This record gives sequence, C-alpha cells and structure tokens, in this order.
Amino acid sequence: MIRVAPEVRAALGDGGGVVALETTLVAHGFPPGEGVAVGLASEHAVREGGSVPATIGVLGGELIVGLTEDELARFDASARKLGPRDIAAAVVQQVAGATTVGGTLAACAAAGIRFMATGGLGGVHRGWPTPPDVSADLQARVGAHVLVVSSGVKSLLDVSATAELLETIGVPVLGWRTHTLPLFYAADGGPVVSARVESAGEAARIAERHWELGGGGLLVGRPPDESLDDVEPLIEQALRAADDEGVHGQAVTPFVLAYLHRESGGRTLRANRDLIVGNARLAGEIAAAFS
Ligand code: PSU
Ligand code: MN
Repeated sequence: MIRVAPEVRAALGDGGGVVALETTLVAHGFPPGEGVAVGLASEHAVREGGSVPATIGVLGGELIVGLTEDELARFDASARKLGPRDIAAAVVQQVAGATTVGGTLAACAAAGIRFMATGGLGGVHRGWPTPPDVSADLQARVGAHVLVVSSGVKSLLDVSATAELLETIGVPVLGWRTHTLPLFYAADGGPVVSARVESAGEAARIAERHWELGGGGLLVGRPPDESLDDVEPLIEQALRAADDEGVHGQAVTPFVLAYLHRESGGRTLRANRDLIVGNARLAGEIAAAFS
C-alpha cells in the first residue's frame, strides 16, 4: 500500500536526511499549473539543504513517499484533499489524493521520516467554536515524531488559540532566529515561542532530546524573508466572502488563499511561494544536521 521511492528508502536506510513535502499546497494552494512548480522548487531547496526530498501523495491505489516529477505533475485541483482520516479511503477507491500537513505526517509516521516542510500549519479557525473547525494538522502533531518547518500558523486562522493548543498537546514551538511565532505572510506580531533557535544544528539537537524524552512533534517557525504587513484587512474580507458564499470545512483554506492571491495582485502568491521554498531549504539543513 505504501510505496517508498528508492532514493528515499536508501537515505532512510543510511540514516541520511529526508524531508517530507505535502501535496495539498501543490494541488489546492496555488492557481492551476503553478503549484507543481512550487513543489519542484521545494524539492530542489531540500537538496540544497543537504537532504533528500520525499513528496507525498496518493495515486493509483498507493500512498507514495517520494513522487517522481511526472507523478507530481498530476496533482491539480481535481485531487481529493487528504487529512489523516482520508488516506485509507483514497487508497481503496484509487483516486488521486493530495495530503495535507496532517495527512503527510501520517505518512511520515508510517515510513519513518522525521522532518517535513510546509508553508503554514493549519489550526483553530477564527470564531471557534462556531464553526467547531480545528485542523487535523494539530492532532497529527501528537502521534508523529516529526519536526515541521513552517512560517508559523496560517494567519487566516486564530493564531493565538492555535499557539495555546500547541502548548496543550506538548508541541515545542521553536522560533528560527526570532522569539515570536511568524504569522505566515508577516514576520512579526505573533505569540511568543517556547524557545528561540539560532542554527540548524541546535534545532536538530533539541529534536533529538525531545524524542529521547518520548515527545512527539516539534514546530520550527521561520519568518518569511519579505514580510507583508498589510494583508489583515484582505484576510477579513476573504473570510467574509467565504461565509457569504457558504464555503466551509476543507474548502475554506483553498478559497481564502485563492482570494488573497487574486485580490493582492499576486503579492501573497509570491510571498507564499518564497516562504514555502525557504522552509524546505531550512528543513533540509536541519535534517542533514540531525543525520
Ligand atoms: N501551507 C501553504 N498552503 C497550503 C497549506 C499549507 O502555504 O495550502 C495547506 C496544508 O496542506 C495544510 C492545509 O495542512 O493547508 C490546512 O487545511 P485545513 O485548514 O483545511 O486543515
Ligand atoms: Mn479545517
């Protein structure tokens, strides 16, 4: 049911650095055609960081850990969005399925991968408990012993509430050369992290100690290189539009991202792409330092 690419299997066998990458952002996070380029650039960045990329998704009845370039090219908006609970059905029903952070973490746990990169973690949606929408990305952090590099939590969510929940479930939140959790598009203004780290080696050592103590997931928050500090009004507008159009559940995040990409004249799209690729590079460096 799980197919691990030969290069990934070899790296795992030798104790080399491997970084998992998700496919939901490829299929649903960018306009048609652009997500695949972001996925490929992320793979390249993981290699620059000194590790092997393993992009994860479901195709033809298999959970693939390490998609080929041709396979990755098949991930478009028609792919089913797969959280941890959705993988088995997609495998049995033989549909193309793009894994979220949570879905990718489930695959990491199955394949023995310790590092992952993404753009922004899912979390508690604004207005909780109406709707009672908390991303499965959070719960998946408990069981999978994986360090995730992201630019914090997606700022269309309730970031403070998400940070509180990360504390409750025991996830160390490490700030990459910062003492606050990045706000996805914006570098500053987020909640205080549990520890600040200055180097890939330091992050890798903390992960090692955390796992020795029986801990599960860790988060490293890397601020975007170029901070967009004026998108909050647009986010509020996008969330109102989602509400007006009756968009809810799994469809909210892709709807809001597409709205922002369009209404910002591509500024959020460029920022999103750049932060994803930068996070992939850092994850590659941390995974290499760990090995
Ligand atoms: N980061 C991005 N773009 C994305 C995502 C992350 O820059 O599209 C995706 C991830 O797959 C994450 C998902 O798991 O958004 C969260 O969706 P939801 O809020 O429906 O759980
Ligand atoms: Mn959700």
